[in-house]
Amino acid sequence: MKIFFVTGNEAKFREASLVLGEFGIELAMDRSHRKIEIQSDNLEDIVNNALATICTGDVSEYFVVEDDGLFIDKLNGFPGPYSSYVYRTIGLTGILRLMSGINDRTAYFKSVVGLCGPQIPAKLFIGVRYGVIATEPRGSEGFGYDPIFIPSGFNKTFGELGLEIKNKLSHRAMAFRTLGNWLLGGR
Ligand code: ITT
Repeated sequence: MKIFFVTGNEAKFREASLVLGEFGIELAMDRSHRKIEIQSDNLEDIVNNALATICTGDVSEYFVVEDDGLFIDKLNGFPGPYSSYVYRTIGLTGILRLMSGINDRTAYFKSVVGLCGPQIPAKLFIGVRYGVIATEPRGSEGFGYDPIFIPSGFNKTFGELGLEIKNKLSHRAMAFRTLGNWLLGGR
């Protein structure tokens, strides 16, 4: 089985490909569709709207889109759905500055993966990974906020832990694994 992933983010694509590979599902990067992202505080709404612009009418292929966010408790969930924009603007340094003097550094990553295709108008799969925000960036692997996110139960950032470990426990891995199980078994 083959699924097209509508994304411009190659790191996301790599992580998701490895997870779906465990199920024998091939993932292809789809650059021909555009992921239309509405502005919303809700990742599920963003994904549902993106799916509606991809699977219009009868489709013969399967497509996935994903939207993520890093939600920091003491910042009332900021940057959340705005994570991509905040990363590009104030970046890791800006987030660490906002967190200076804050002891409770609890945060979580949330991934919402949406699937559409033949006989599947829209189906969402959710993954959440809790952790804490580091006091400084550490590690050079991964992407985005990986150098400042320490998953619960570890004392290293995703940037230090690397892809193999990240893919065992990340929000994205959880969402794509749920999708794999659903497609191959429990539909
Ligand atoms: P799309 O083309 O799929 O939209 P994107 O990078 O714009 O790719 P999002 O809109 O979902 O993705 O933005 C989420 C941002 O959150 C992303 O750009 C990263 O900065 C950050 N992020 C998401 N997942 C992450 C992860 O696993 N590790 C670190 N940062 C992550």
